[in-house]
Amino acid sequence: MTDRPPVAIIMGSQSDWETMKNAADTLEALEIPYEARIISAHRTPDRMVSFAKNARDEGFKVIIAGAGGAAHLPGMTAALTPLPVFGVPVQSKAMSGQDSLLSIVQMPGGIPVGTLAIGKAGAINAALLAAAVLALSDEDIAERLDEYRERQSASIAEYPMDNL
Ligand code: RP5
Repeated sequence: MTDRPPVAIIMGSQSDWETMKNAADTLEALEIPYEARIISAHRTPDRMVSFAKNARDEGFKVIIAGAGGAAHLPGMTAALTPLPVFGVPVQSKAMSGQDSLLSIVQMPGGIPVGTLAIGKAGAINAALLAAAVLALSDEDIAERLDEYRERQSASIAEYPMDNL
């Protein structure tokens, strides 16, 4: 077991980072260490197999995988590791992310990928789900997650205003 952070954020391309950085920022707000890597199911298949097969032994606990278009990365990663995998459909240019969403969400029974919303909201929520998983066995993370949600509730005005 090496000393990896609990969360891996993997993505199919540098172009996915703009979206996936929202997951990273959310984990940082919760003080949860992560490692972000570019791993393409299509362009670097050997890197994907090596990462996914070793992820648990290296100490990762949860994987967030973002990809766009024919988005095989989350599903293939889930096929190669017993760790929980949360998939983020990146908004593609051709089909606004509908292709990414369907590629990730329609896993055959037996290999699950927890699929989030397309784009930024999905990346943020993938990080919050990862935090919720870790919080089950880490009281400090549980406390920070509670505080995050309390801050969020406090930031929402009760009444709408004109001319904000
Ligand atoms: C996928 O193809 C990546 O996840 C990315 O969303 C999409 C486009 O990649 P680039 O052509 O921008 O590298 O593999």
